Amino acid sequence: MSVYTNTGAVVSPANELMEKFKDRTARVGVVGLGYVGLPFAVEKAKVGFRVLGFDRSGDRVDRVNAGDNYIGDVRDQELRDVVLRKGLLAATGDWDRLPEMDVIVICVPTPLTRNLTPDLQYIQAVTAELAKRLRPGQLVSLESTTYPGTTEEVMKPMLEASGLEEGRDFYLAFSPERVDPGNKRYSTRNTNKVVGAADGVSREVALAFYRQTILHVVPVSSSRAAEMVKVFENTFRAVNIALVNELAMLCDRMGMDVWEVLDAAGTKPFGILSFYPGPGVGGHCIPLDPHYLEWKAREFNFNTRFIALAGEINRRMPEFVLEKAMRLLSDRGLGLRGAKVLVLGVAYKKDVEDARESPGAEILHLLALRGAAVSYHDPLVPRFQEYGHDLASVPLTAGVLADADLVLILTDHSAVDYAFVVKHARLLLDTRFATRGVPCDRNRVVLL
Ligand code: SAJ
Repeated sequence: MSVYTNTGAVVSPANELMEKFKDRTARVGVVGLGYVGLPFAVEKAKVGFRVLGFDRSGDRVDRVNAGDNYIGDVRDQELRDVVLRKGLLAATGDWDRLPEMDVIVICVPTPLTRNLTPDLQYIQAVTAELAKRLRPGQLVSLESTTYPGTTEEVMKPMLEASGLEEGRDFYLAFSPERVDPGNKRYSTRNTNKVVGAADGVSREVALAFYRQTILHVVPVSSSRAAEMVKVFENTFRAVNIALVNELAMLCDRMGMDVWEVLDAAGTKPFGILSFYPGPGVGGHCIPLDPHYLEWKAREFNFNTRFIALAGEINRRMPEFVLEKAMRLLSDRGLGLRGAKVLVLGVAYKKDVEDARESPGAEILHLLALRGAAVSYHDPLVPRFQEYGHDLASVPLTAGVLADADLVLILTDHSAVDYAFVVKHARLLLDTRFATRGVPCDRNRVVLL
């Protein structure tokens, strides 16, 4: 349906929508107010869009509407400013408000089932609610990491069941989130954004939208290409982390210092990118997303062997850390059962407060299962409630450190004084080289 202006220019719904992006009158809906959706919603509100967040969690809706921040990568004052002072951001659990939106950005989780297969329940649930309320002139953009084909093969048919046609009546795109939790240099605004769509009109509309708040937007030929870009990015990380984890296990076997080797390899000024071993791979992305591609590849009778092998090696690291801890205690005549073990850091990575999907959490649980008397200190995780445990972070004192038969560094938070830890710990296993630069006896302070 096209409308002509008095100059004869075609004013299509797409052009009208793009004009509303430019003058910031477009209403923006963000579905999923987690570590991707809330920063995105705040960024759009900061430049003047009226944003309505949608989340099924009443607690999140209430906290956003109270200007009460719960995401580490969002500045408390910025959330209060756009919610309470400017009134540009609000939240709701009412799907019936979706038709008010000109743009709907979907940032819901894409977990795995226990068999490591894609779990699209959240994408499908949101798409089903949206399909009932879709109206002409809306842009729908999926940001959740998923396998190539999800937007075109799953979302598009569900939305077109409304009778509206993609590219003519509504616009559909995929633009992967690239949030790096805890990264102080790259935010939603200055991280390059890839955008793909099934057709040219949808892509132009989506590009026009993202260009309002993101410095550099990168168009690709289709939503499948954009989906593949993202899942490749995370596969790239998973494979390279697995490579250095495997090297760590080999160096342990050969009695070599893997950190020295990796630091020296990192001095090559070209053709290498530094990754470091650790107690395992956590978070909601790297351990999961590559298996979305692995699953899709089977449809084409293709085995993504790197993905399978990387997952296997990375999932083995917690057991390797446990075995090394048992070895260290045994060398001192101690068994794990009854040993007092202090874990430093249960969050899945440095300077984040999320202990879900964390190797540190898994190792703490494995230690407890084998009878160790486990306690933990994590300045960013005051309570540990994973795997059925309910522990409080203990204060990091000289006495607590000296009382432990083994201190186990699993997350290298910047806030911890590692010279203090080295001074008072009787035996220390450092799986992150957090004690880098601290003079110490490497028989007492052992590296992964
Ligand atoms: N890890 C290592 N060794 C390394 C790097 C990471 O053991 O050399 C571990 C971390 O400790 C952590 C896990 O891997 O447990 C994942 O860390 P990560 O920083 O790669 O992943 P996320 O999930 O915190 O954030 C990533 C983004 N990170 C970076 O690019 C640095 C990026 O891959 C994605 O934009 C984002 O996930 C996402 O949402 O997909």
